[in-house]
Amino acid sequence: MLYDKPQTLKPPRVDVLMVTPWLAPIIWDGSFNIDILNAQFHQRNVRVGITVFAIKKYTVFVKTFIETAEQFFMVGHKVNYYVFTDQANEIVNLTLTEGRQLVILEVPSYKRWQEVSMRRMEMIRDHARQRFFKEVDFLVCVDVDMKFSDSVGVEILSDVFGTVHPSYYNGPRNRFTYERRPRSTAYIPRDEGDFYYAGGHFGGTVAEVYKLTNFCHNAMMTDKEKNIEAIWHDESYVNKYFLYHKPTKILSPEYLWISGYGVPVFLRRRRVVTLLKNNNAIRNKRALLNIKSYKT
Ligand code: 5GW
Ligand code: MN
Repeated sequence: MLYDKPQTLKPPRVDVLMVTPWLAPIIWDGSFNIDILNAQFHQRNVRVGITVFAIKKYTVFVKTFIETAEQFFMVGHKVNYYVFTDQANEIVNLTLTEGRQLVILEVPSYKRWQEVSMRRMEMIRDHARQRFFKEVDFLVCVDVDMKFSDSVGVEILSDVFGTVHPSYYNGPRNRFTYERRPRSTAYIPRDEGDFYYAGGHFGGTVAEVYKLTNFCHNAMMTDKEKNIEAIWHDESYVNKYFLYHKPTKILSPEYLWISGYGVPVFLRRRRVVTLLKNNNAIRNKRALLNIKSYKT
């Protein structure tokens, strides 16, 4: 394989931070050569699982999610889609590329949406122990209300990774929306914190994702006993975990961008974008509506 030699005195980008103080790479366009990485990961015959939850009305997002993942996610590698749902019959049967398969996991639904979101930790943990560790090497855990719009490949894979939240890549840490009540297990003091990580995109090896999800679920249960729930639900607990268990790679906001935010110059690619959902229609159970009318 032929490619340009890395230049010790010429970093490929100087407009963004490309490594953390604990020497974890931050993944930006231009910071890696995907051909080298693909060759390395093919040698290891890596298998990647991607977990996604489609509970209640969120089943409408699965089709676009998988269709765009087929186009952009881990192309050329072995991929298992793990779709957790309370309505298996609502999941459309899509034809997948060779080496890729869809696994539907029936799970209970919860009444409060906060709990729907938070219980993902428990369910990922339980399935990691039961089957993921036999079937895949890495897990990528994402929200379903999004689509892939540019390549997301093995450059993201590492022991444990988080994603910089698209709303807080540039603010001071005291303005991050961490949980600030000391009574909560998710509490982070104003003078601590590295990044504000998004709850909607994290991952790592099955063993590391087990540790992360187990920590978050246990912390949530401890808080539940004390009748407190962290301000941003599962996201607050992910942020607490990453403060004291530093991620080994960090994904830039290229890997979770909000459609409608525009495109700042440093953002050369938008690889994953959230879908604009009609919040009333998708979230209000009383609304009589056409929920298929979300924008892509
Ligand atoms: C429903 C109403 C309000 C908030 C969340 C839900 C909800 C979330 C649901 O009814 N069903 C469901 O499967 N979810 C899962 O939780 C989806 O995988 C979703 O992507 C994830 C997080 O909820 P989001 O995407 O609505 O949260 P934000 O922070 O991206 O708006
Ligand atoms: Mn979401």
